[in-house]
Amino acid sequence: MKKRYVLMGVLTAIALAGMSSVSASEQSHSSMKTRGQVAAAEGQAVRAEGVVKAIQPEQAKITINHGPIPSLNWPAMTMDFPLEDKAVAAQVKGGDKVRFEFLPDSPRGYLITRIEVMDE
Ligand SMILES: [Cu+2]
Repeated sequence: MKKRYVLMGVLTAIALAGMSSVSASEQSHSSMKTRGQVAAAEGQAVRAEGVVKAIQPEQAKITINHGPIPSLNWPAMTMDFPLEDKAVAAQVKGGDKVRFEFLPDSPRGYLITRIEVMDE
């Protein structure tokens, strides 16, 4: 009886560990941020396209489902980006297709410096 509970606990721990590692890789590119890629992109704004999923104006953040970004070796994914100018948050809404530029190595993270809504 006791053994069985222990085994279930181990399986639960494995399942939880698996789930958290999946969501971590979806939310962060830190595991992909190798020295070479950072050096290649240093100081350069990266252009991308995506769909706005959520906006957090009070935190100057926006959640975007972006397409693949070959220059950074990023797959398509949904993630949060900080906004350089939080007034931008009022110019977009959920579901908007956007074209944007961000600095991949800013002290504030993947900082969006430009964003425009694309025509449908
Ligand atoms: Cu991403």
